[in-house]
Amino acid sequence: MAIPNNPHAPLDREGLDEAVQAVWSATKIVLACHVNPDGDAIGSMLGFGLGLEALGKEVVFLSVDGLPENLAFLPSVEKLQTHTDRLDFELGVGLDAGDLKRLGSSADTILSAPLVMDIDHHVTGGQFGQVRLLDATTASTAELVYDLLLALGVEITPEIAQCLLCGVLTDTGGFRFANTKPRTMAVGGALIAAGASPTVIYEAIYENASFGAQKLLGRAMDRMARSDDGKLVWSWVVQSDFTEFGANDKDTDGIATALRAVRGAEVAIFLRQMPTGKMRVSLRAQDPWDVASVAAQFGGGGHRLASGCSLDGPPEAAIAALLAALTA
Ligand SMILES: [Mn+2]
Repeated sequence: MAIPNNPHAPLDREGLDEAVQAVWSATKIVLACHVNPDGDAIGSMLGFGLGLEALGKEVVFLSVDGLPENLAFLPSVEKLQTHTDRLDFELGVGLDAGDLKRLGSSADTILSAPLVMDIDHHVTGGQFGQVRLLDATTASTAELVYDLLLALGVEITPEIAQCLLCGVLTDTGGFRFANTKPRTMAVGGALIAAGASPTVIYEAIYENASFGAQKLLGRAMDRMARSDDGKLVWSWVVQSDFTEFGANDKDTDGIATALRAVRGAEVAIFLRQMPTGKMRVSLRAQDPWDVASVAAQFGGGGHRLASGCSLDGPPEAAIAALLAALTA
């Protein structure tokens, strides 16, 4: 029995022995992460694959949506492929996916293997494959991969450590989110000891915004308004803002979080205008609010504390409708 917070021994996880057996049973292995990949998707897949290669496995790495620019610093990103025609794999592994649909077109390749493994910390009913290394209480898929590599006896090289720390760090928002546990920190420490650099990851992810994205954030902050009690904070950007700053939709990431960071704010409402003129709405809340039900009133969905929907413009009218629903 491993000591829970000892990062040098794998946690005694359900499915770990089966996962080890699956790896030993296969030589040709295909890995795939989810569409629109993030730091944990790419980091956990690369870290796992590098470990498998060290065991002499032949590994194909699939990311159907390629590589986000801000993850290009990771080791071995040149190994990533968006597609393969091969169907001779003995083991197919989906990582960080949530469900098969989120693997996009790589799902068919994964399912073509006689043995399929699901490694994930999203456990909401989309599990797949005969072998499942799943734990919803773990902050990142990278931490599950770390345990599996330890169980396989793989040496954690600086390259593997960097890939896995990228997953741990991004899925915890830099060790800030509520999913950060003592072992998350312990594993992070072990990865740094193995040669990973949190500074390199932090700068690539959090200090790498485009000029246009920062200008767009400034425009949104300038337009920010709030309710009399300060609990509801909102802002928006329109198509002419994107044009003025040469910014794109991806550059709005983080604006809702910046709105919610206002002292006393409990719900942040951020609207961005689509090329069609429709306003896409992001709602970010704290307990005890339920913004999923508000989004649902406008045909949207999501979670209790993070949801989204679309409304017709202009932004002032959309805001008024959302405020009415929130205060009803
Ligand atoms: Mn993840």
